[in-house]
Amino acid sequence: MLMMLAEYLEQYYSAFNAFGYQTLRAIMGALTALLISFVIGPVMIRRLNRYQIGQNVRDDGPETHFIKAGTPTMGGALILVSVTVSTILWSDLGNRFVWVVLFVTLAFGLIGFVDDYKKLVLKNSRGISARAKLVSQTAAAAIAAGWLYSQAQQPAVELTLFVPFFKDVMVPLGAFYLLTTIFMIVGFSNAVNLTDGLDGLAIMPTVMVGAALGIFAYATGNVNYASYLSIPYVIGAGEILIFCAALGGAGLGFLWFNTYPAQVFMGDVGALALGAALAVVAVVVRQELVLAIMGGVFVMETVSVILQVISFKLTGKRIFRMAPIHHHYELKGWAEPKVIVRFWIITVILVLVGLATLKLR
Ligand code: 57M
Repeated sequence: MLMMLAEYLEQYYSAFNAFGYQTLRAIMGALTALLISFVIGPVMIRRLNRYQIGQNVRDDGPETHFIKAGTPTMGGALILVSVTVSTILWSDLGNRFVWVVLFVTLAFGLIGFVDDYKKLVLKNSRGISARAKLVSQTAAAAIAAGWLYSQAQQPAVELTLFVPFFKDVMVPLGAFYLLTTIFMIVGFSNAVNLTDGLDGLAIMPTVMVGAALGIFAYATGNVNYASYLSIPYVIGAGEILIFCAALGGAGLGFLWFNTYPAQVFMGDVGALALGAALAVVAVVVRQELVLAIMGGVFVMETVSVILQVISFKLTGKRIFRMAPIHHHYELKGWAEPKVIVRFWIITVILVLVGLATLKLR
């Protein structure tokens, strides 16, 4: 939005042309989102406390979590407001990808919000049923996938799966693109939700992976960088850098309050939205497999649940003391911050591996 204003003002003062650069607008987007989080955060936490929108903590989880009961939740709304306002301010709103990325983020946020609202405000402990949640997630992801499919300007690039580390290996997806896109968005949304069980555990990897995807977006949307790096060139993808930067700023702003010991949890409104946002960005920049590498902590958490459930059903025995895997380490006696920071360090390593795919092809 401000880009249009800058374009108009450029005729009077040429310095305004600096706002045409995606890099400058990304920096402004990150700072704006951070600032909004800092300003709104304390007000929102006070309100949530006043209306007693606090977490119910399950009594079958690790004992160290019992003292967290009543921590204000639904703080993810803060992230969504910051990301959306900042993206609308600093992006080129005529870009074909900006709106689909915002749509997915907000639609999944809405699904999470309804779940949180039922659980926390209406005190319905089950929230929305798992089935209703999955159906609505699939519907939202299908709308986005259908739109991206129908709008693909270069189908040979935009509907192809690129395999990291092998520049000549690519799989044309055709209509199968719809299935992989829905699977990625719904799967990652739930993976981040499962990971969101310790203070700062989900948000910091989201910030790191989001920032790295921003770098991919920038390079993918630039014909020179894309051809130099032998990565797909997707017209218009560079603008998603601004969304990724806003996501990073909003995430760090939220972490300010969510870091151990947390003053607020993000709730499903945050967790479902963030996972879906990362996935739709990865789809736009054609890096689904790189997302699976960089978001390896989210994948690992999900796999731990799948293995635990399969093992328990087949043998009656558990592989982990408790799944998702962060609970396993807590029950082994690791202090919560130790689990959190180690999972962050693993994400740093995985993000570096993901970024290495830009050059190692
Ligand atoms: C949500 N929610 C947290 C908070 C957060 C299939 C099964 C594996 C599902 C899984 C599940 O329900 N996962 C989804 C996990 C909860 O946090 C809230 O939920 C939001 C995210 N959706 O924003 O509002 C608790 O997590 C802790 N927390 C923090 N700091 C944070 O910043 O400490 C969250 C954010 C909060 C707080 O204690 O109350 C959660 O863990 O419930 N179920 C489980 O994860 C359960 N696992 C389980 O049953 N394992 C079984 C089988 C099914 C695999 C097994 O291992 O045998 C565990 N979770 C809990 N107790 N709390 C175990 C029992």
